[in-house]
This record gives sequence, C-alpha cells and structure tokens, in this order.
Amino acid sequence: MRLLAGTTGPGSTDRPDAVTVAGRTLSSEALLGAALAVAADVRGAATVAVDATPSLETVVAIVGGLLAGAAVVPVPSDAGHAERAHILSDSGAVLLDTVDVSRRSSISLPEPAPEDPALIMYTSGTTGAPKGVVHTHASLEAGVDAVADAWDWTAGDRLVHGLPLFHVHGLVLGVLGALRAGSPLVHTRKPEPERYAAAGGTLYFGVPTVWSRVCAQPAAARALSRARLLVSGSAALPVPVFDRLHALTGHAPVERYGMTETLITISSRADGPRRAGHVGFPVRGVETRVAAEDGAIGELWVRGPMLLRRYVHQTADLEDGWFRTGDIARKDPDGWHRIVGRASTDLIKSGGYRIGAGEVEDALLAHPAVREAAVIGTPHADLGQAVTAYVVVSAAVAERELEDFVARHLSVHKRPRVVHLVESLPRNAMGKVQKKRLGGPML
Ligand code: MLC
Ligand code: AMP
Repeated sequence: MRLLAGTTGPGSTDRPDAVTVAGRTLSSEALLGAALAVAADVRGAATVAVDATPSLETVVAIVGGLLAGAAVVPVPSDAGHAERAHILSDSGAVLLDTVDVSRRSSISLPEPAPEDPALIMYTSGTTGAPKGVVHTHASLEAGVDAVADAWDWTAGDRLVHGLPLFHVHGLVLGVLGALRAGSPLVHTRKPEPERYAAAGGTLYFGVPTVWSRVCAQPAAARALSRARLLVSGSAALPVPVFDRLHALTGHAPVERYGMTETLITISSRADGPRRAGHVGFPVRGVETRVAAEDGAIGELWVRGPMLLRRYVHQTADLEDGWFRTGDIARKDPDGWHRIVGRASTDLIKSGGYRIGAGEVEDALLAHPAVREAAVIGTPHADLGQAVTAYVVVSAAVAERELEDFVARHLSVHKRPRVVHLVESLPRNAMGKVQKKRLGGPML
C-alpha cells in the first residue's frame, strides 16, 4: 500500500528487522503476511478499533486494518472504562480482540483511495469527551513525507522510540513514518533512557519529559552521540534541557510542532540550524499565519495537505483551509517560529499528553463525594505541567481515592497528580470559577 510503501510496497527490499517492539522482531515480509491475515479477518468493516498496547500485535493490527481499507481507531492502552466505552461507541468501531503475529496470508486487496479515512485518533478539547479526528491516507502520506523531507529520513535510518502507539507522535511518525520511509523501527516499550541508549538508533524521538530524563542519566545520554538526529516534540522543550542534551550528546535537538488535527506543521531541519526555544519553519506544503493585531504574537493558524479532513460527527471548521490551532506563537522576522503558550488554560499538556480540564472535572464530579471540581495545569519540573484538581467534597474522601477514580474512569495519564480538598472554589459574580486564582508553586 502506498502509505507504507517503503516496507510493504512492491519493490521494497525485505528487511529482516523491519519492526521490533519490546525485543520481538518481524521482518518486512513477515509483517506484511501477518497484517494481511488480520486484513482478511476484518475485510468489509468500515472502522476497526485496536487496543494500542506497546506491542508487536498493535503494529500488526494497525497495518492489517489499513490494508483492509478500514479506518483504524487506536484505543489508548491505559484507557479507563468510561473513555474506552466512549471511543468505541462514538466511532462505531469493531474491536479487534486477538491478534496472532505468527499467522500469514498473501491475499491481495485493492489499494484504498487517497481520501478514504485511515486513522481516527481521539483527542481532548477544553470541555466534554474526546473527539475523533479523521485522517485519510492522503493526509497521513503528506504528513510523514513532510517530516521525512525536513529530517532527511531514509531507509538508511534506524528509528528508536518508546512512545505510546495511540497518538501522532508514537503512531503516525513513530510507526507509519518508519514503515513509509522503509527504516527499521525499534520500539522500547517505555521511553526509558537506558533502553534508548541500548537500542543503537540513528534517529530518536522523544517528548520533552523523555529528553529531560535522558539528561539526568549522562551515561545513557552520551551513548546517543552516535545517532544522526534527536527529535523533540509534543510540548515545549525547555531551553536548559535543549542545552544540556546538546552538551551531553553533541546533537542540538531538532524541535518540531504539531497537533493531532494537523500532524507536524513546523520543524527545524536536519540540514539547517537549530535554535533553543524555537520550533523552526513550516514544513513542505505548509503555510502559517500569526493572527495578531500588532503582527508579533498571536494565535497560530496553519494550512496544508496534512490537516484533518473532519471530526467523526462534525466538520473540521476550516476557514479557507486554515486551522486555528489555539496556540499562541511568534514569528521572528527571519522566519523562525516560537510557541509561547496556549489561548485556553483548559487544555493541559502533561508529559506530552493533551488533557482537557473539563473532561477531568466531569470524571471527578461522577464520584459520589465530589460536589464541585476545578482542574488546572500547574508547572511541573518533570512533566511540564501537572494535572492539579481543586475539589469541594460532601463526604470524607482521601485525595488518593480521587486520583485513582479518575485513572479508572478516563486514562491513567489523565489522573490528577495533586488534589487539593478546599472549602469552596473562587467564583466571580456570575458564579463562574476563576481558575486564575487557583494554582501554586512549581512542584
Ligand atoms: C500510576 N500508575 C497507575 C496509577 N498511578 N495505574 C493506575 N492507577 C493509578 N492511580 C501506573 C501507570 O499505569 C504506569 O504503569 C506507571 O504507574 C507510571 O505512569 P505515569 O506516571 O503516567 O508515567 P510517567 O513515568 O510519568 O510517564 C512519563 C512519560 C509519559 C513521558 C513516559 O508521560 C509518556 O509516555 N508521554 C508521551 C505522551 C505522548 O506521546 N504524547 C504525544 C501526543 S501527540 P506502567 O506499568 O504502564 O508503566 C502530539 C502531537 C505532536 O502531541 O506534536 O507530537
Ligand atoms: P496533541 O493534540 O496531543 O497532538 O497536542 C497538540 C498540542 O501540543 C499543540 O496544540 C501544542 O500546544 C503542543 N505542542 C506540540 N508540539 C509542541 C512544541 N514543539 N512546542 C510547544 N508545544 C507543542
């Protein structure tokens, strides 16, 4: 298939080590055979959900669904019951429950049309339940080709990462990107510094929390000096982490900016300079606009072929092809882009995960002892931001019980890391919670 041409397409060379996850490897021929066996099972289904655990099974299931021409819905591996039920019912997907990577098939299947839906990723807004973002074969191809161009990513690379297989970073770039480029992928199951060091890659992906943890282990960091390129994204890379990583590995990391809805739209380049605190230039095919009255700092708008086509039950609300990101940016006179913040405080980025404050508040309010809840992101040295909840209760309950309640309900990574039990929430005359009056010191 075109999207995965470098690994499964006709004429691609057989790689004995096409995909390795947690120490188990499939050659490209074996991956194609196993994925075709999945495709034969699901053929005819419009939408297929995959439990996106960090495993070889997940890669085979996703490739199989794509080969069958279905839209694939990766379900976060740590999703609690409410989030999981929402994703399955909202998407109407058939859940693929067992995948046997030792099966093989050689059925031939028609190539999906470029604008057929390929991937539906669920992502949080400021309020309500996560929405399904629909990408097509064409948007995914445009997205991975643009980063391959920026990063000189070829079949000669060996990609290493350990990011979740249900988001743009770990799945679209980290799996589909590698399969399209034809570069072997080593997924370390968890993005731990020692595992990165041992994997011997040329190209490494990480969120800022991962790079900060790598810097805290200098021996592991030094082992990455043999790589070609280190790439950071999904949240702002703090300047001290950029500098320390540069000093320890000899590589100034490439920083890039993206969203579930837009894939990667801005990046510095493998063949160009890197600037701490900046995310670079629009990638191939992308235009950007900073909607600011004074022309300097304002909301970032992006346009390009890798943007989402629609949400599951909604149009994408593009204006003449432009998508309003909700991020506040600055475009320097020499073209470098810098992300300076978000328009809404109700979208939290913790460890590179996007978490809607409203969604966590709704989960807390579902607990019988909770009367009122307000959730914010507070500065956190390791995670960038920590999910912090202020809760008014009507009966005795331990903070830990509320954290676990959210972890069981939504996803483990959405749980509050800090819960403050308070007498009341600060409200304005209209009764609206004043979140700016909440908050505390750096943790
Ligand atoms: C802890 N655990 C619990 C729990 N508390 N389990 C149940 N209930 C509770 N109350 C368990 C977890 O299940 C997990 O187990 C372990 O404790 C640690 O969980 P954690 O604290 O969440 O992990 P942590 O080490 O803090 O994770 C840091 C991290 C992670 C960096 C590894 O945040 C991460 O993977 N981030 C990447 C996010 C990402 O890829 N974002 C990209 C979005 S796309 P166990 O056994 O599972 O370890 C995007 C576009 C773009 O943004 O531009 O890229
Ligand atoms: P998600 O939808 O999970 O992909 O999250 C997208 C959001 O992550 C963006 O809207 C930004 O707020 C943030 N983001 C991604 N990459 C970067 C980056 N390099 N610097 C700052 N923020 C980023």
